Amino acid sequence: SAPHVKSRCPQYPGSKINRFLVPDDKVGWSQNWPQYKPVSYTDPLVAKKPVWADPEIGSFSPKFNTVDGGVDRTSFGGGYKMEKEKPLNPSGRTGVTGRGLLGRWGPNHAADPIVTRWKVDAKGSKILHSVSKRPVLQFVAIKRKDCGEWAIPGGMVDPGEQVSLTLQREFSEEALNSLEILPSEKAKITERITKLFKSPGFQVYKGYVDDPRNTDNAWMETVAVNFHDDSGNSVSELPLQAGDDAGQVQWVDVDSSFPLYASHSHFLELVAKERKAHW
Ligand code: RP5
Ligand code: MG
Ligand code: MG
Repeated sequence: SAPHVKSRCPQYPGSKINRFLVPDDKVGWSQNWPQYKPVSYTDPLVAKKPVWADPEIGSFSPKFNTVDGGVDRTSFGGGYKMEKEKPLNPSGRTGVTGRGLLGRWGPNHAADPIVTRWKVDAKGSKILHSVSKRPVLQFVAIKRKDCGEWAIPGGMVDPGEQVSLTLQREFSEEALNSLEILPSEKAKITERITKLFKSPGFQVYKGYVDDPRNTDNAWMETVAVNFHDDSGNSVSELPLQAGDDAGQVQWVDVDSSFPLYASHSHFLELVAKERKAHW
């Protein structure tokens, strides 16, 4: 596969740190490169030792490549290598060592719920794209508060949490503002959303995410699952309201030209192909 790109973004997110520049042909660890001098960076937020973050290596030695307590330190890519007691990013060099903004050494597991419906006209007929002549899908997108980019409303898997629960919880928090909704409205919404997320969904992707927060020693991995409201009368009727780390939320046409956070555009391409929709 192509070398990661967003994991080499010149400026590390939320900081003034500039990554050591890594050309495409030096991404792989198998390329000997004695001149490589990556910048070490741990965001102050992570250094403060919040519950979701590991301590510094040295003061603690987690069990890598296994489930360590509740924390899943296995990678979907198989066994990852270690260098001086630190895990090595399986996709190669990023120009930064340490954890940056990520809490875990090694893989940081997330889940991405891709909720879709067909784009329809006033009469309820599917709208065909003028160029591809294929029906157009829409998905629930959020605008991330951290970087302002549009994204799937995904989030981190809590220690010991089932991925199926993470998918529903993160969608509810970010796209339905479940954390701040009135108890009286909550029951109805929970019922609808549980119904949609109870269906197995279509697992679109499982593996490494090309996330701008990745470092040589910490990286994002995800399970992306598509929940499709084919008749457009279940989740499509729910009032969307941005919450938690989402600044805005709306239905967005699935289209290759719409820029999205991290590898999210790739996940949507897989959804569009599966559903024979416009891309
Ligand atoms: C991405 O970061 C994943 O694909 C997921 O969408 C997201 C999880 O991080 P937070 O939204 O919790 O910051 O790599
Ligand atoms: Mg979240
Ligand atoms: Mg999130």
